[in-house]
Amino acid sequence: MHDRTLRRVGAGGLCALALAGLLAGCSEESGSPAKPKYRVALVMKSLANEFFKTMEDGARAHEQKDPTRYQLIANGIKDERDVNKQIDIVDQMIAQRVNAIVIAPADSKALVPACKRAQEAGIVVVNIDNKFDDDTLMAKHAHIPFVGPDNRKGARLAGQCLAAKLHPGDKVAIVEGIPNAINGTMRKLGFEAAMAEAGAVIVDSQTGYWETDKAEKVVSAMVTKHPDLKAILCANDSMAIGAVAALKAAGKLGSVYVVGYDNISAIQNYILDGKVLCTVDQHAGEIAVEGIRYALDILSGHVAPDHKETLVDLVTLDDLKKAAAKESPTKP
Ligand code: ALL
Repeated sequence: MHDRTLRRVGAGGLCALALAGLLAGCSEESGSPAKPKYRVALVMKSLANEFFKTMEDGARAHEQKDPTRYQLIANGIKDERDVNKQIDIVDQMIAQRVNAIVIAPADSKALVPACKRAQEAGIVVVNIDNKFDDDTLMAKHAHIPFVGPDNRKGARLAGQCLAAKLHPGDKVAIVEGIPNAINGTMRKLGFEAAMAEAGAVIVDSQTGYWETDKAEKVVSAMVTKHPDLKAILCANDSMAIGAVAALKAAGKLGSVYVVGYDNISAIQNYILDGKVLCTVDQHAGEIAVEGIRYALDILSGHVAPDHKETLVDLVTLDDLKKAAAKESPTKP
């Protein structure tokens, strides 16, 4: 604001101007950003998992495109199994009176009551990534739209990629996601379908709780019990990393195929090194952005579809090589 203008408006005028600036959220002359119309909480799971870092980055980039539209409040938990902490976060968001909660629940059942409380407080809730359990929603009379991928389809793609390397009768094992996460259950079904098509035999299937160290222990025991195992299908990349560590310790690296899910950067290196056969990209950033867009649509009174399916893509060594060649094309 110019000096001359300051002198002209006087003290009373200054107060009025300041108030007007506050109400508008910004003053054009001060150049300060306008106050966002909505506050949207993105409630994620373990921030130690790169999948959720990618999710947050995607949401952040979307927020920055139009900072006047909404302010993103991104939250997560430290441990994949800390369901109570995620419930606490939802309650904190209710107390802070955010306009919307976009949540990737750590547990498909246990988070339903907290989200119902949020809806009762007038907050728009959108479920992303891991779907809530239909029976639990029904029992709580909660209607929460879901935006996310078809996990069965994604896992089947990875399983089919592995199937091309197997012979009928080959023994394989599954490392499952955390119990009570429907996306983990769906991935198991997708793996099973692909293995049935290939005539492979699933000799073991246990949870690795989505975590590297847990999966490492589980896979160590599996390879001891089944020394002729040909492949291990892991429901996420964190656990595929654990499987690779266990195979290395058992002197079996390279002789047992490993399949992952998520396409985190560490697994891309493993695929390039031949330690992992393939993974599945479920585009974590896009899942969050689609969920947020949906929440904003609901907030602005637009009618949106009930559930929205997001993309899943198989990622193999060939795909990574092609992507690398695109990024740094060799000169003719
Ligand atoms: C799921 C995601 C991932 C991830 C896992 C760990 O909901 O879809 O695949 O690795 O959460 O929390």
